[in-house]
Amino acid sequence: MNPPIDLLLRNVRIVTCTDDVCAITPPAFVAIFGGLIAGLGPMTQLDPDAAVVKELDGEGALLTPGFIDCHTHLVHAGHRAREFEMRLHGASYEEIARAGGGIVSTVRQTREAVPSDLMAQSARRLAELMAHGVTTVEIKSGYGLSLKDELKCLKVARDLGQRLPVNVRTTLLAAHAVPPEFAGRADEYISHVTQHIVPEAARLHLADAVDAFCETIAFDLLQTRRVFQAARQHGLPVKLHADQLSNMGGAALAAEFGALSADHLEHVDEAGVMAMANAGTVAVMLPGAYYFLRDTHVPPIELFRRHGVPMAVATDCNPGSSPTTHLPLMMNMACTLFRMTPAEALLGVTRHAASALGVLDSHGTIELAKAADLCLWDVDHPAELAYAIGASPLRARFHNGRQHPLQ
Ligand code: DI6
Ligand code: FE
Repeated sequence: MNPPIDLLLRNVRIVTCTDDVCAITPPAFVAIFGGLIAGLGPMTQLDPDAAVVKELDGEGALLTPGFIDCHTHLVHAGHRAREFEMRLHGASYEEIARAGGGIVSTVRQTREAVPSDLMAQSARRLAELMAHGVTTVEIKSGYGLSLKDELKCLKVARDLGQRLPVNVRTTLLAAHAVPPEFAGRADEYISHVTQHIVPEAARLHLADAVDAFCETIAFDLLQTRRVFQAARQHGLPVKLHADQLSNMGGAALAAEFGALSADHLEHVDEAGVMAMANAGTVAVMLPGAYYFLRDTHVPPIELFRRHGVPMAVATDCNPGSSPTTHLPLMMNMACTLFRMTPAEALLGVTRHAASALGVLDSHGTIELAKAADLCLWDVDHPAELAYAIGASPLRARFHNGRQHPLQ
């Protein structure tokens, strides 16, 4: 006799996210065993004699894969509301950064914070993300910018994944900005990153990937290449903040290194898009940053479609350019601001977000043997998830087969 099913979800309409239109199944069941999806099918095929430990009637609600936020900087201390005011008075994001504000001001606050405080501030943001359906989250470092402080941030990120019912993937973003002690010596800082920070993060298994900010106000192509070479040497996949504020050729460089994703991409050109298509690099759309910085340069969605580059959607949760913890709101913005379709937006926070993190084998769709990370929504149609502005129709959230309270 088979061991009993841990949890049986009955009467759910499933959007498996395995197809490109986000089709809905007829009323169905999902059987969960050992934290994994052990069975699924139409209600008519459910064995009435199956032994079940616990069951839940979905009452026709919509079941999707747990949402994946594949780009966040949520581990940081403090906020930058003052810079928001300065920008409203006419200062630009780049001007503030060049005047010693911006990323470096969050670095100061993050360095000063003891791990328990950093943990408490970051846990609040993560809990908000989870309340909107997130079951896997990527967390970048990048507000430490010293060996000690980058490791501190990565450890806090890993600890968050131990303490809260969510799957955390960490990314080392030591090449986010030049720290004050290296002012005017960006190349030397990159040497420090490649010779000390990348090797140590790899040795301690604190990073699942390596990212860099390739931009006029941050690091150039050559410096980014050096970071990528160090990542490769230590067996870590790469991602890139590419072509956000200007066309630097970042997407093509990311593709050359087989990057999991290139993110932002407001200014990418067709050559960059084609390189991404050939490399299987996911394009991560971050409409929160576009909105908050009042950008006007829409990423070339039509080129991504034409060349078959999968598009993910993420919050970019950070204190400077995208202070948000609402992934469904980002789906709405991806549609209204970038003209993505609601189905593309849903795939962008499920299947393609999983690819952007290299976890598609185990996450991102509802299929046999995948992790039972699931969201049950009080909506009729998946398009409603992108349509509603700032709503939270989440009825239940499951991580590794267990249901957790929403707040
Ligand atoms: N791109 C972004 O949008 C964030 N970092 C990056 O590389 C902004 C980070 C900040 O302003 O604090
Ligand atoms: Fe970012």
